[in-house]
Amino acid sequence: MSDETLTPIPDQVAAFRVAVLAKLAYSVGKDAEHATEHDWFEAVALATRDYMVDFWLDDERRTQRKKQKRVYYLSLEFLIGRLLFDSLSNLGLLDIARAALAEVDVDLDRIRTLEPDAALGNGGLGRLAACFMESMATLGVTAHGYGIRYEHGLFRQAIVDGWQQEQTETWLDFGNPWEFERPEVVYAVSFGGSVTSITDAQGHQRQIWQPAETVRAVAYDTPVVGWRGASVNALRLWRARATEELHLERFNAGDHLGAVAEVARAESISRVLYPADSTEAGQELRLRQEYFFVSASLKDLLRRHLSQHSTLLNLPQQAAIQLNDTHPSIAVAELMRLLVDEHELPWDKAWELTVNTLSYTNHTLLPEALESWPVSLMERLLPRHMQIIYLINAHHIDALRAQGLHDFDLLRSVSLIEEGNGRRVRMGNLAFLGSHSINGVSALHTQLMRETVFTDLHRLYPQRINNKTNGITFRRWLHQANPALTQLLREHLGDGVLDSPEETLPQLEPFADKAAFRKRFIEQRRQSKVALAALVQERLNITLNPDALFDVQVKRIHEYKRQLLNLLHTVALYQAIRAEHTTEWAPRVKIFAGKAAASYHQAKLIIKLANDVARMVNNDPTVRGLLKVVFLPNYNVSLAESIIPAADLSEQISTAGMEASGTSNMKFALNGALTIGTLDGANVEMSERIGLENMFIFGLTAQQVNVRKRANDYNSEAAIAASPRLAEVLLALRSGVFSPDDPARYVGLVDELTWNDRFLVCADFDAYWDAQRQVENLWRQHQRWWRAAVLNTARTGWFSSDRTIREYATDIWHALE
Ligand code: 26Q
Repeated sequence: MSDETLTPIPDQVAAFRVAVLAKLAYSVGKDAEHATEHDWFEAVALATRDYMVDFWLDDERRTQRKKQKRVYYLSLEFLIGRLLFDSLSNLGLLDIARAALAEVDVDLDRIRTLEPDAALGNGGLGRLAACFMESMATLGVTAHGYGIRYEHGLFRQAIVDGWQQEQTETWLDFGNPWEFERPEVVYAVSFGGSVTSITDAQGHQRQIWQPAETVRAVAYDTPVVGWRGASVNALRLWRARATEELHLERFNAGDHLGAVAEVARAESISRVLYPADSTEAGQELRLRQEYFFVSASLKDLLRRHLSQHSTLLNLPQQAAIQLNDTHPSIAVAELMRLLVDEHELPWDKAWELTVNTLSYTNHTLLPEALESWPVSLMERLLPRHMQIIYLINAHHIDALRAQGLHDFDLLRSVSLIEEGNGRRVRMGNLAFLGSHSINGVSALHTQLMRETVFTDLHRLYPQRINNKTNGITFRRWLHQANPALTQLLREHLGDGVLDSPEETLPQLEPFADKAAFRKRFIEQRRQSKVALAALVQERLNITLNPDALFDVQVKRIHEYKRQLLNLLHTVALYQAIRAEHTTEWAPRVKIFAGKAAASYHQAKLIIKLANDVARMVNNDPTVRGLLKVVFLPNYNVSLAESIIPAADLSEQISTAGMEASGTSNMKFALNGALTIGTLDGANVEMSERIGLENMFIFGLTAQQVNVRKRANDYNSEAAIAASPRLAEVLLALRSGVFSPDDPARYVGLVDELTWNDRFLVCADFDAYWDAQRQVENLWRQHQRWWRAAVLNTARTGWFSSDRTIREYATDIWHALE
């Protein structure tokens, strides 16, 4: 994006050039003649970081002086992407940097692409954390993000013969210019061992944990700057290191291999991000990661609090800790342990402080994604925490009994311990009990939380559950990803659209009716489509027609997200284009991208199917260029920034009730794509704002899905029998038309759809087909389509993460003056 100063001030340009050249010489150790493009990237990033540091140190001084409340955002994932344009643009330096580099013959827009994505997250939840960090800095909320500095982020996806292959991701190979290593900020985090009970000098019973194993957590800080440099916050990520004494001792004793193994075991904690976005059978390393970063973060924030306020009694007034899903929920037990065992507070006081400080965000209702840990594992790895969890449970159940609640089923459902198939600790219930606020991420999701997973806890604590509908940062998803559209908006709405899009974007509505404006909007979209077509040509050697309808589904591959429904439609469309010559089909490009969890076989098969369908369709001359299918490998934040501005149609077609919110739905609408979707997650609120007439909503509602499931009488055989189109598609898949090398490849998949259609793909197929015909209808009425597209942009302001963060800060954290 070009920032305020359309013609950069020469002094600032010179200053930036000098700063970069100094970094190139004194930090990279090169002169301009010998510098590689990567050297330039590093020099520019380091120079940019300097600009942030001044603000940062000022902000920290101000927070201390004004005793501002601090927000701590605990998350195992921060899906950041690249930072160069984010930082430059928020500092108002983008045009200055571009001009400064041009003077030394370096193209900023080229070296931008050399930055590796920081992919420290799987998908929506991790990206939300990154959007929130940026919005908190923009709104001046004093915030610290806490997480793990994974050596390897989410795997790189290669597609080999149509199948996903995972490759190790190595984002730190060339170092990371944004971070500051803080070797002096280090905490010991322990595991295992046993707990003994002693009576201290005052006659109090105390529990002493004698751990078997200790690792060190070392801090790395990345500054995050808000829009127009409003404020700078830190993202503090922990790296696991072995305790030196330990391995030296073994090494000196001659056990060289043993010493190395010990180091590897300790350091494996921050080695790699778990590449699954729903829980798999409780893995010990995952629990170690969770406790590792929670323990280090809590010790760090308590130390900061004590040094500033010298008492822990005002913790909830000065600190708010937000748990991003249950992944950090061991914080409930760890905070209790620190307060009771280490700071010697009475249990009840400690509990009051804990509940008033912690709050928890739930991101999923899928039963398989609700975290629980075997009691035996917890007992072995965290024996003192297991005691504390039992004690919390006992106090809780006693309190309910004291209120006259004796209903066995109720007590069993709200317990922290799940009995049967081996006892397990329910992390959702632990997070709920230990927090004063539990929020969902869209109105529908929050309502379903009350009605399903947390019904009983909600009845006991009706004030706790609240909604905070997700949002996205417009700086990345509009300004950076789509500078042409941003420029157009500035011309018509003024620069206010950059600062307060929530108020300003609605003023775009009248322009939807102006042909001249629509023309500009169309031109801008075409530019983005041409750019995406070039990328597809380069990466896949597939030629796209930029005037075709770009129909896009990009997100993690999951059965509930129903990429399969989209693929069945693709096959149906393919068959229809070949057979129904009398119909006029609008040229269309189906674009897919997304990663599957490495162990999720069905998801990987769906990727293979997308590639099989693509090969078949793209090489069939009878399609006459009316349909192309593309699976773009290695979906990540940077690829999203290229795809989203080029989309005409956004696919948000999850089985209703299963997608907690979705956030790409908002990114697409903001950039003017029309949504085809179910009434799920935030689609519901989008439809209320954008208007049903400007979207293509279809399919069963969450309530209808629920009725079908409960009645247990859903039979997809009937749906298939009633839909010749669907039947024909399934027949083709089953018979191996798309997999001549392995005709039986999709037999299992078709059987599942026929006998056990858990995600109601068949039930929604005809409605989806019809909705797609409405899409084509509107697409052909060119001017009406683009009117709707403009209205999508105009009416999406509310989905800014600034609005979301303002709500968290006001209702949950009480952190904005
Ligand atoms: C848990 C335990 C062990 C291993 C992995 C996990 C794990 C990791 C990631 C479980 C879940 C996730 C990620 C979930 C996620 O991304 N949820 C999405 O969150 C978005 C932001 O709120 C929503 O918009 C999406 O609807 C929701 O699916």
